[in-house]
Amino acid sequence: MVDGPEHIKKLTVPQLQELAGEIRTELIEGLAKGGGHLGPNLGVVELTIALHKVFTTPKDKFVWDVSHQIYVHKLLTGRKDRFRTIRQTGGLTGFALRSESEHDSFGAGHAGTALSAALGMAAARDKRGSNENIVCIFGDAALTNGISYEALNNISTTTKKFIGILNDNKWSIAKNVGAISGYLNRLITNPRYNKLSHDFVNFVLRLPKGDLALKLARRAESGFKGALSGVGLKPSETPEESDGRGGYGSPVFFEEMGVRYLGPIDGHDLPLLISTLEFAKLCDHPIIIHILTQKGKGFEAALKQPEKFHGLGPYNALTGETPAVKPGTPPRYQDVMGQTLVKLCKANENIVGITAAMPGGTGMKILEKAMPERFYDVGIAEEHAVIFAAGMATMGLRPVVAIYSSFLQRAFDCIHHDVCLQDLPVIFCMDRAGLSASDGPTHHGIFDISFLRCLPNVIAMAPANEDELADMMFTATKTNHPTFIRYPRGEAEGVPVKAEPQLIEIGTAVIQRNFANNGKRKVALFGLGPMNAIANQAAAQLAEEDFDVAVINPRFTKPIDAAVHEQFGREAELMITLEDHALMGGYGSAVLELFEDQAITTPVIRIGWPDQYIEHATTPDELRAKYGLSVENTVARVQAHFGETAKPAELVGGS
Ligand SMILES: Cc1ncc(C[n+]2csc(CCOP(=O)(O)OP(=O)(O)O)c2C)c(N)n1
Repeated sequence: MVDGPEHIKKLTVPQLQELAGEIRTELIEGLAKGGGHLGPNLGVVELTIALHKVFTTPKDKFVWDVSHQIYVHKLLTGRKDRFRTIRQTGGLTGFALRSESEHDSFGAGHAGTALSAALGMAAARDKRGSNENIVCIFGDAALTNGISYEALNNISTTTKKFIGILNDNKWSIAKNVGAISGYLNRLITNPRYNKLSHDFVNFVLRLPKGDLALKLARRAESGFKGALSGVGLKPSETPEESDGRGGYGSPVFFEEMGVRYLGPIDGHDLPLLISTLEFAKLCDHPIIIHILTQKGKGFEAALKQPEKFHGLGPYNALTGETPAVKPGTPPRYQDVMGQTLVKLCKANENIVGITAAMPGGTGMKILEKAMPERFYDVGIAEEHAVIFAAGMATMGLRPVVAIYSSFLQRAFDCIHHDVCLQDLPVIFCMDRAGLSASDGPTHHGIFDISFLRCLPNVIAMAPANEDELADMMFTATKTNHPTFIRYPRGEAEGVPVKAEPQLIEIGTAVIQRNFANNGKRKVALFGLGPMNAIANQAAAQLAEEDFDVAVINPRFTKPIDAAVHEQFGREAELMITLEDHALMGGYGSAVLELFEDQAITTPVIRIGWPDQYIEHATTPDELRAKYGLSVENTVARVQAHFGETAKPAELVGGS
């Protein structure tokens, strides 16, 4: 394997092909223990090698959309020795990160940003008069995302030099959806276009570099463009339907946007890729090269199950098998959400489910399977998902929108302007609220309480276990306001889920353990969501010492239960709030605001995430321990408050 991009330049095509094999072996074997985005990376091995053969980073810039397919680039840019630490504590991140390498020109983790970022770089380059190549690599599913079109709309009027690579493997995480995926499919299966495209590329290959090649290439290109028909956004019955201005039947969408389109070409054909990129480098017009790749190429199991191998945990490097779930393992929150939704849909014909390209991850797949007519996958289009739901709600439907907390962030204005302002009864199931440990800061969902709490009409809840999740979903279907339910990634608590979910009174907390009034110092612990278990465990330890403890499950972050908070605020000597969320503006802040309004002066210790981006780690528990979202730190903070035994070093987040 090579040490750095400069070595790739020296290799011959057969050597590069050998390198591709070595990289695939390293991907398959190196990720087997810890997991990662295997399938997407196996698909871009040749592309990444060709990019480094033709361009020179860090001067030239590669901008990867989502950047989950950046592992090969990491291997080729001096990070191969640390590759097996990827997504683990202290190791490489699983995405592009500017602070990790000068070869990572733009950080990402959320989809659809690459074209805009790359165009910004190109504009900056043009302004300063330098000559870097800016290459944007985006998947077919990035074209389900609105931002991509906002960027495309601006390319031709912003710069003359811009190289886009559309990496088309037909898959998002699940199968790609919508009209654009059908369009791409027609484009790539059009035999005439395929032949012309290949002829064109071969033609360019045979010519020496330079002006002549370019001139001829342009002539050849416009020649075959005119020959196209039947690959428009909508299949046209007759070629005459094409209006030639980008309407139905117009042949090449990108061309209509003022961007030269070249392809489709085989994205695993190294010599072809290299020559095409060489051509693109010489182009003095924005160009998009459409390449076809196979997700999971080189690993049978991944080819057979592209969705599973998009991103996964540990697997067997020979067979691709993943460890069986141990008997007795609690269900995952996402599955409880999917099963509950089916139950609710069966009882109420107005309920529908919406996912933004995450049917598996959110559990919506369960609804898709059981009641496909109630299921909508809108693609990576979170803003659209939210406004689409708002429209449905005006017509009497009860849409349940399941979006990861972190991805919902980009739909904030839609939540405000389209849902909350009109007080529409849309139900939001926010999965992955809390940490997504191995993904890191792009995927941690620790800001939603803050950004929702400030919006009028919001009802926001956080279940302490899976049974409560089901009750909250049921309750949400009975309210007439926007309702948000946040719950963590992965396994739930393992409590039984009632056959029929129960209604919860809005804005009510549950007193799980009350003061014993035994003369000891009174400490009230308010444990929200998954931190409820931590609160109960800390309470058990504190009760063994000189404390009289109460534990409350707040359930609601808006409206919070003013009566219960006031009662304990006045009775306790110390209040602790625990939340799997940023402290700033979170649940603890809501309690402090209430106390200020009610002139309650009882000290409040808030436990949650500090005001910084939380790094990635192998497990969430490691990060919780480090940042003090733990039983030990809760106990230590209480002891320290009363001037007891905790050593300062044991404390996280104050004294
Ligand atoms: C805003 C946002 N929504 C959802 C996701 C989850 N997600 C990660 S990768 C991906 C699919 C990407 O598909 P594509 O761009 O075609 O790349 P491929 O994995 O097929 O190479 C999705 C939906 C995300 N990263 N960002």
